[in-house]
Formats: sequence, C-alpha cells, structure tokens
Amino acid sequence: MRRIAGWMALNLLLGAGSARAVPSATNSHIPSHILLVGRNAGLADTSSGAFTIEVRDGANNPVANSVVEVRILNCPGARLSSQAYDAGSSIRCGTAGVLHTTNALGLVRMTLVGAGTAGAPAGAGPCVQIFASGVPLGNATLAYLDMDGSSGLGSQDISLFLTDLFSGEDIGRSDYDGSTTLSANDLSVWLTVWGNSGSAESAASYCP
Ligand SMILES: [Ca+2]
Repeated sequence: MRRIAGWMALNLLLGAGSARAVPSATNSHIPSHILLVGRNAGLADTSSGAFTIEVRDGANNPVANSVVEVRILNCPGARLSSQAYDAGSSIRCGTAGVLHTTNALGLVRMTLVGAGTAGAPAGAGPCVQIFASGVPLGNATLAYLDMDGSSGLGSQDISLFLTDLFSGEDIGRSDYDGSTTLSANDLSVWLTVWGNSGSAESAASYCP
C-alpha cells in the first residue's frame, strides 16, 4: 500500500514537472496572419477573427497552463480594446497584449478586438509577437477590419481601405487575406464580413 502511495506521489511530481515544460517555437503552432476585429452583440467577432495557437515543448508534448501572449505593440496605428470581450482572455495594455492560458491539450483559441487609427502611418510585415510562458514562438501579420475604431464597420473604414488599396503600396493593415499584397481579394474579404453584419460594433474603449 505504501509502495502504491509512493508511486502515486512520484507520478504527481512527474505530472507537475511536465506542466512546467518549456515551450518550443519549433514544435508549437501559431497563425501567420491575424485579423483584428470588432464586436457583435457586445462580444468579440469570433466568426471573423478567431485563431488557434498550439503550445508544445521540446519533446513535442502539449504544454498545459501556459500563458500565451499575443502582442500588437509594434503594429502601426493598431489600437487594442481595453477589454477582451472573449471568454478566458485578458488584456495587458502595457504590452498591447492579449493573454490566454492553454488547456490540457496545450491549445488556446483567441480573438483580438481592436482597430486602426485613421491617418496613422502605414506599415507592413509581421508586426505581431507571440509568446508562451515568456518564450517567443514567432510573429504574424495583422490587418484591421475596423480602420477608424468607431461605429463598427462602415463607410469610413472602406474609404480608408480603398485609399490603401490604390496607394500602390502593400500596406499590412489592409491585407485582409494575409497574402502580403493588396488586391481585390482583400476588398472581397472586408465586404464579406460587412455583408454578414460582422464586427458591427467597435470596442468601447482602447488601451492608452
Ligand atoms: Ca469603423
């Protein structure tokens, strides 16, 4: 009996050890492109913006209870909602980060609520930084459906998008399909979300 109790204690210790496993960027999976979305009925527009991150360690085992942070600090003109509007996610305004803890399978499903800033300088490239337990997992590009950050998706947003589209530059915030170039397909992505009444509301407030 004592021996069985000893084995159980050992297994508990081993289990606790694996929970503290170090995430591996090589074995983890992150999206290459993320859409920054608005809200519907007061909640994150998951239909347009949800993505999954899978955190695995060096032995390719899932890392449970790992805090994933998706930061948009380096994305030109991007504003992060000061509330997550997404169950299980929280906001760290200091790093413009959205936090979510992995489940037993090492998975998180997240949606980033926020917007652009009308008149902000343009940029391109993988400006989003993704971490798990403080370990950098990689970067992703980010496009903003709600370009002006007010009144959900509307005429000013499409006007700002068209300005980007006709600029001749491949501006990241308008690259909705994540192809790294701006084209009619990006317009199609925006119109599809708008046509389905997606992201009909902007965030109520943004990180300072
Ligand atoms: Ca808007």
